[in-house]
Amino acid sequence: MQSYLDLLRDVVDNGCDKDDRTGVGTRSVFGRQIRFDLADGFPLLTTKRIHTRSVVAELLWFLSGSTDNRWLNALGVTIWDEWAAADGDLGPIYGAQWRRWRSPDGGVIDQIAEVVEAVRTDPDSRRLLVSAWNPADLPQPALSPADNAAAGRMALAPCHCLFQFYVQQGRLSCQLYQRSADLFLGVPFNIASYALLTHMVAQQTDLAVGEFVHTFGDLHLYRNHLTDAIVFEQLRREPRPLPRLAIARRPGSLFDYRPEDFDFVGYQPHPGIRAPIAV
Ligand code: DHF
Ligand code: TMP
Repeated sequence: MQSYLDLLRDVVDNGCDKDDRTGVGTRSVFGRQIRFDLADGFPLLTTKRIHTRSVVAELLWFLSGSTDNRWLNALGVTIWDEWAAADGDLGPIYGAQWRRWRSPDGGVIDQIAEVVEAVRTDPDSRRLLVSAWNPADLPQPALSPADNAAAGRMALAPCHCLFQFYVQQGRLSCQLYQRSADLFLGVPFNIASYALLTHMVAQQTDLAVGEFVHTFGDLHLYRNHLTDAIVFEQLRREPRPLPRLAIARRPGSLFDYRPEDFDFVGYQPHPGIRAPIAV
């Protein structure tokens, strides 16, 4: 995970001050890329503890097609609480776009089921994509996240908005385009989540894992994370060996995994670092 620490350094050294929607303010750079060979170990940050239970639950929640925060809360996960409407609804965010993109004829498109089938039947395809960026459902900037959700719009515009699979020599790779990236809080989750998804799709399609390539648009550190106790504490820490992902069984489909199927073997991180999240 040295490449993550290099990105922190890059944003600290080369970022420009930039105001943002939340009012907190950021230091920001534009256009970066990191990559992980998933055969080398599971890319889970070791320089602070990542709450893997939250990462797994959030991915299974997306894959279930749910956009109801109560589904996550039932598993003890609270990472989406700040953006939900009073009834738990988040509007048509990831789960809805991945599984039920509305088509003009009134039907719905299950992008995830289609892409898994295409990886199996047409692995050389250059069209193995899933998009969460649906302009028809974007939030209205004047409304708060919760008010957007209550109005049937996305609470937040998709941050990890487009991903593509690629098969070469029996190995499955995945590249994500993330238009907006909170490097301290969101990005470690996003790396782990897409690495996990790649392992799951590889298991379901009888492929080995290849690389996870992570491409960033606006990559930023919030001003209130640029402190000795937060970003600079993490930069002082020595990375440790990566854990290995163990998947306990092979479920019948990508939609049948359960939280207890995953184990991050040998994960020995430094302690967690609390940081305020910008809403
Ligand atoms: N807004 C902002 N400003 N940054 C984000 O990263 C972000 N991420 C969202 C929704 N809105 C966002 C969804 N993903 C946490 C991590 C990821 C996430 C939302 C929240 C988070 O609070 N992480 C803490 C606590 C982890 C936990 O409770 O499990 C952390 O220390 O990693
Ligand atoms: P924005 O919609 O104004 O770009 O704000 C979204 C913020 O949330 C931004 O800091 C990026 C961050 N974010 C992540 O980094 N990863 C995520 O998975 C999500 C949902 C948000």
